[in-house]
Amino acid sequence: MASIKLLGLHISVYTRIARLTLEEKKVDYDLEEVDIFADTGPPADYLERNPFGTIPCLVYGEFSLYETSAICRYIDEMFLGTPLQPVEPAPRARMNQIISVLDSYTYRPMVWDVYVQRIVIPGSGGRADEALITSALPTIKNVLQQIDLWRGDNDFLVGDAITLADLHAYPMLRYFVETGEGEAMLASFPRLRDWMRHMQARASARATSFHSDSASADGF
Ligand SMILES: N[C@@H](CCC(=O)N[C@@H](CS)C(=O)NCC(=O)O)C(=O)O
Repeated sequence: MASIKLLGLHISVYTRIARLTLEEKKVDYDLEEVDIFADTGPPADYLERNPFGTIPCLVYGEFSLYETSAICRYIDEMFLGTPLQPVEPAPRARMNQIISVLDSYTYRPMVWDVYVQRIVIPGSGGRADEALITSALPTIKNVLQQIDLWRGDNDFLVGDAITLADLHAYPMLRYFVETGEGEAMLASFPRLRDWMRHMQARASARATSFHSDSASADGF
């Protein structure tokens, strides 16, 4: 049993961001699934750790930490391995800016307004809210334009080495490209589509697939 425990769900975007960080740092951990989406709400013992009920939460001995950005920075700073944050102020600030844009303007439109409406709700017999999907797309396009501009011809979103910004972006885009809207939009950003393929081929992405029943289902 690993000494680090990550409480979350393998289908969760934010849990995957933390898992990608652990995998990239080659830190041994156990994922403990906590169903915060149960009809009865998050389990009471989980709410004692995180009163906001969001996942993930990292547990390392007596230390318990929620909020994904804090978790990822802690993992990067606590453990040896490839550094995932630039040292220079400007690229470090850009990395933080991208993460903030992803949290503030990307997660909800990409995942809840498009992916959940287009794939999850129809998959359980419901009808997608087309107006919600349509209204989310301009914001998403704005985000992709910005990220594409900042990345330029670099290998990763900030420069030529992987950073926490790449690990934060990948799971959101991963769900988004499963939709027709996402696939079409990404086709208009060929450099970002190449980056997605590059990210998808990494061992960390393979080890944290959303679709545990089929490794190939996480491809696009
Ligand atoms: N600010 C939180 C957001 C995490 C988050 O939204 N996680 C989703 C699952 S991917 C969640 O817990 N949603 C349930 C909720 O918002 O109540 C973080 O950075 O960890």
